Amino acid sequence: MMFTKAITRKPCRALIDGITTAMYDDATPVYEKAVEEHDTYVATLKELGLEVEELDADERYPDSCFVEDPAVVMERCAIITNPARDSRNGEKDEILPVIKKFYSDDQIFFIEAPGTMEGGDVMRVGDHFYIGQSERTNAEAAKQFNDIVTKFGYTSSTVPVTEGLHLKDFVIYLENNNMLVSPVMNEQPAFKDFNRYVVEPDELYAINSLYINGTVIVPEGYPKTQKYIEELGYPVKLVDTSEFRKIDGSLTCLSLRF
Ligand code: CIR
Repeated sequence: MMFTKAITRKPCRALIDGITTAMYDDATPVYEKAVEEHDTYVATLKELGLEVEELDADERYPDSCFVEDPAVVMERCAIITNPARDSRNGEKDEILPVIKKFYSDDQIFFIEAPGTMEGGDVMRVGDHFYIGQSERTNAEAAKQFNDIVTKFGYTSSTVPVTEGLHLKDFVIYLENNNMLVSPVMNEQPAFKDFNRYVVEPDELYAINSLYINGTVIVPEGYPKTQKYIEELGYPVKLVDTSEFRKIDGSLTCLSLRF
């Protein structure tokens, strides 16, 4: 997988009201620090060769910096999801204009109610998509997604998400058959043929590391997972995501890559 572009959206001041389960940290994000961390994130994507389309902050949607959720993008089409939570649903209308810059109308599709989906539940491995069935993404949306992507030569299947928020908080694909998994996802038959590293319980947050063109961006502060990824042979770049973590956000959530 080679990426050339990314879409990001600056965090807004309303970020402090972002949805949180406090599963990683129960503090409130500090806006100014979040902006700094986001700037570093965007700079890191650029260092890795991506052209980044940077959208302005949108104060109406506290979680709108997590642009991965309202759309899923791939080479041959883009799908606007239908985010499950009321406070996030309108983000789909705000991501559409930028998706239209890169895709023609006949390449853009929509998950329709009663289907709900968020991009954090969609994990790509080659031309296959694993879709987490979570509190945010339901079976109806997975069916609609499958109907769309199969027309373009991709395949998909579903995986239950029985812990936390999104699929990619508990399993991530780093290309070359390598995967970081939680102990629960390690038992998932769908992933049995991958080279799996079971992340230590105190480093679960680091599962959501981000593969970009041969390098892996890892959240700062997770030395065991970082060392493992380095031992696999990947160059690593560290980015501090402490403020996003407070509202369940992590590295993949902060961009759409294609
Ligand atoms: C939410 O609960 O929707 C946000 N506070 C966090 C979204 C994180 N997104 C992702 O993992 N793709």
